[in-house]
Order: sequence, then structure tokens, then C-alpha cells
Amino acid sequence: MTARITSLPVVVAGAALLAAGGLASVGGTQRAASSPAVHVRYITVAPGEPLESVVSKASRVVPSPNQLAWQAREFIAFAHFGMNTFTDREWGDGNESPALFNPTDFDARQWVQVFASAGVKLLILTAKHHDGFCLWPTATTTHSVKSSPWKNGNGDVVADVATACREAGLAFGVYVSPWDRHERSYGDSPRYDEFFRAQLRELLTRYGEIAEVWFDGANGEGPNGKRQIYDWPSYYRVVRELQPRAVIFGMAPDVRWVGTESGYGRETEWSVVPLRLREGAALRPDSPHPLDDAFVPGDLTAPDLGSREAIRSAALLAWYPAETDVSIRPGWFYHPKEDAGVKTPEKLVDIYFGSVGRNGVLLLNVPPDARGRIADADAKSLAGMRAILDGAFSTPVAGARFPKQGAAGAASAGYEIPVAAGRRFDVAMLQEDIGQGQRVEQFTLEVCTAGACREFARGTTIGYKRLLRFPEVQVDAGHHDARIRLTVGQTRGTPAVSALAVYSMGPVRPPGAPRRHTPARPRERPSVASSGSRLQAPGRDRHRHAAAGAQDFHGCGAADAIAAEQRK
Ligand code: FUL
Repeated sequence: MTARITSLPVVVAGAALLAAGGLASVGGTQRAASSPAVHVRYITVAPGEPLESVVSKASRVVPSPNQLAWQAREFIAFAHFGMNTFTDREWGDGNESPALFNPTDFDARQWVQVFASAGVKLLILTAKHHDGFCLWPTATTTHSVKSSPWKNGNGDVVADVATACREAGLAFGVYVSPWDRHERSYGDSPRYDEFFRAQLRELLTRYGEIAEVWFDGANGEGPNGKRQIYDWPSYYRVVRELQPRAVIFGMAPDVRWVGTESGYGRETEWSVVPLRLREGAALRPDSPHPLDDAFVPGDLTAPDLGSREAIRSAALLAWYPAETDVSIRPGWFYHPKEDAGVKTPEKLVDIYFGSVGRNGVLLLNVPPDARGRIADADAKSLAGMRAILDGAFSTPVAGARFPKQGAAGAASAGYEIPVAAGRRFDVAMLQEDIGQGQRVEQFTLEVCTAGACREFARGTTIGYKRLLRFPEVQVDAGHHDARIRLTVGQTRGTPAVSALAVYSMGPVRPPGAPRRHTPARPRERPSVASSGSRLQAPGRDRHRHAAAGAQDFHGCGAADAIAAEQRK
């Protein structure tokens, strides 16, 4: 997506350029005023600070280079593969014999080919899940591929997947579960911390560049009945030292869990959110990772994380963007009985709109089977998703990239792009230049001809990317001066919208998969276009932000986690 946007005609704010197809475009407009141009990775707020000041501070918080690179990947994947693939479980108890791990036709290149052709940019492998079985020949424990019959104990899944990713130009990441139900030192906190850091060191030094390290928050009992108190800052230090360009997901201050496993982010998704600080801990303003020592993992499942109301009494605001994880199947690991439950291409497209299209990164899990290959049903569905997205997004009906907006500006701005007479469209794509922060709080989209404008969509946040679907709009055949106008109605500072485009997707049948979890939270009311037609909100109902369901245990305690396992 990002690369393709560059082919859009460019409209310079305040100037007229010639757009593709010979249509004269009207430049974006922006009213000037002054605003502080200092951008920061986080900002502290004094108790009782006026809301306007807090809002202005929030508008100046920006991503780190690592976060920016991560966000631009947009669509990334998970491969849950390991002992559970062979025991047909979701969580192992750590007592499984390594003899059970024996893929019959392992082919990491086949996985990567499936992912790469679906447009995935980064693949994260479960190097160790909660059962403690290691997919690489670690020196830290015998509970690994080394003790398995696969390749007579000479195999290394991590190496094979990392190599296949590199060959195909995909970035590579690792899921390493801190919760280890096999390791005897687990719960004996300093000893296990040492063990876990040693595992990290192996993973982060043997397999080339690691783009993401995935730390799940599940924290149950180990084999000796004890629970571990994790020394998170010491884990971050290992990652920072060995893989300075990696982002750490979850129990770390780089990338947050969106708060559901449904695949849908919030209609209003802020990347600047309040964070708690550890009592007495110091922030390190000069470090590339200034929050590491002070960060306290918290519950981020609330329906509203970043609104004016949510930041009003924050002590610290930080750039903490959402990663939206979801499995293509009901479970995270492959189970033959779930072959019929693979999400359809239409459902995956809906999820794409609900994640990438809501200022998130989509992390889609596609679990390889016991052969060690991605099953046909999953590969077919992914290819179908890609075909629909390519059909929709390869050629914009109209669009423009806006060059960097100045630091000066006012609390509202307009952007316009020309659209040819007679053209039809039903999707809009908007982007903010998040290198300058996330600011837009409310916007409307209209189609304008000879002085008359008709609203066809509206929304709240934009962030890195916002995608909207709506009933098809057709520009009258007789109107050769038609424009699409974006009006920013409310913003936290100078808006810096970087792209606006519309596309024609046609009707993708709304996937009517049954609800898996708790009832939907009330969503924002769709607006009524001046034509009288209701706008369709993409990804209608899979939110669980209001009431975290039983399986929402990223960051939860053992009781919740085990209760969830028992329900499986
Ligand atoms: C959860 C784990 O417990 C699941 O098994 C899965 O790995 C998911 C992505 O994260 O917390």
C-alpha cells in the first residue's frame, strides 16, 4: 500500500498541479497560526494542568524511528507452530515429550511464499510458547528440537524460518513466552530471569536482524507451582543491546496490544496514550528508549484510551501504537478439526479495514500444520484476501499525497483533490504524517461540484492510516470540476494530512461470521450523508474493548489465563 501511494498525483498545499489524466487539481488549503514545533517521544503532565495544555502536549508526541518503521509495515503475520501443533492443544502444560515434535514435510519456504504473496512484510515465529519447548537448539535447556526426532535432533526451525524470510525480503521476529511451564527455575525469580535472558541472547544473536520481539503477558505457575516476577527492564536491555532496531510488543513501551483478539481496532484509535510510571523510576530523556526503566505494563483493553477525556488527568503521554492480532482460525495453533473454520477472504478484508484501516498494524496468525506446511485452505483464503485488496487499491479513482505541512497552522484545515466526471468510488483512504504527531479528532469527506458539496463520509481519528467504506458515490457525468474535499473539523494542533485517495472496491459481501465473544460495545453512530444514505462502518461488531473476554489475557494474571485454557 505505502509504495503504491507514491504513484498518486501529488497536490501541493496551496498550489495547483496537474493530476494524472490531465485533470487540474485544486491545492489543499490550510489556515496559518502558530503552534509549538517541538516533537517528543513522550511528555509529562503536571497535576491539574489545563486540558488545552494537555491536548497541545499530546499533539507533539511522535513515534521513535523504530515505531515509525514498524507502523509502515502495516500487515504482518504470526506463525504459531510448536509442540501444540503435535498435541492438538492451545496451551501445553510443559510435560510433553520432545519425541512428539516431528513435522513430516517441514518447508519454511512454503510458509514464506504464502505470506509474501499475501503482502505480509514481517513474520513472527513462536520460538517458545508457554509449554517451554524451544524451536531452536538452545544451550539453556534440553527441552528443544535438539531432543526431538525431527532431522535426528539436528533441526532448527528458527534458523529455517529466518533464512526463508530473508530470502523473500520479509523481516523476521520472535515470540518468546516468558511464561515457561517446563523450566524448573521458573518462579525462582533471579534464576529464571537469567535463564530467560540467556534464551533471548541466543535468539537475538544467531538469526540476523530481528524486527520485533513479542512479549506476551501470560504469567501463570511454573512446574514447581510458583509464579515468576519478571524483571522486564533487564529483558529490554538485552533486546536494546543486541537488536537496537527491534520493537518490543506487549509488556514493553514500544507497541501495545490493541485490546482484543478479534482483528478490529477502535473506531477512534489514538497512538498517543497515557502511561503509568513506576514509583520513583527515572525517565531517560537522552536514551533512544527513554521509557524502559519506568514503564509499567497496564491494562489497555478500555474502549477509550486516548480521547480528551482519557488524557485529561494523565501524568505521562507517550507514543504507544496498537498492534491488532487475530488468528485466521478459531485457535492460535493448527487443529485439523478447525479446517472448516478458516476465515474467508471477505472476512480477512473486513479485518484489514478494521485494523490497518483504524490506525493499527494487522498481525494475522496463520498456523502451519503438523506436516510443517501452511494448509491449503489458509493459503487460499490469504490469496483471496490479497486479490480483493489489489483489485480495490491498485489504482485510485482519485488521490493525492500532500507534501509536508508547515509547522504553522490553525485548528481546521481543508484538503481537496480533483475527481473525474462520472467516476464511482466507495472507499476512502486518509493518512496523517505521524512523524509530526497524531492530531485529527474529527473529519468529514464531501464531493463538491460547482459550489454544492455533499457529505459522503465522516470519522474521528486518522493516524497512520484510516480506511472508510461507504455506499457508492458517483460523480455526475456533466461535472468536470468535481473535487473531493476533506475538512478537518476538530484537531489537537496543525493537522498534517499526508494523503487522501478514493477507490472503487465494489460490494464485498459483509462476512457474517458468528460472534465468538462478548456482546459488542456500542459503536460510534454512522453519520447520515446529505444524500440520506447511511454510512457503513467497517468491521461492525467484534469489539471487546468494553468488557475484556476470557481469552483476553495479554498482561493478565495466571488465574485468568488458566481459566481461559480450561474453557478451550
Ligand atoms: C496469548 C497466548 O496465551 C496465546 O496462546 C497466543 O500465543 C496469543 C497470541 O497470545 O496470550
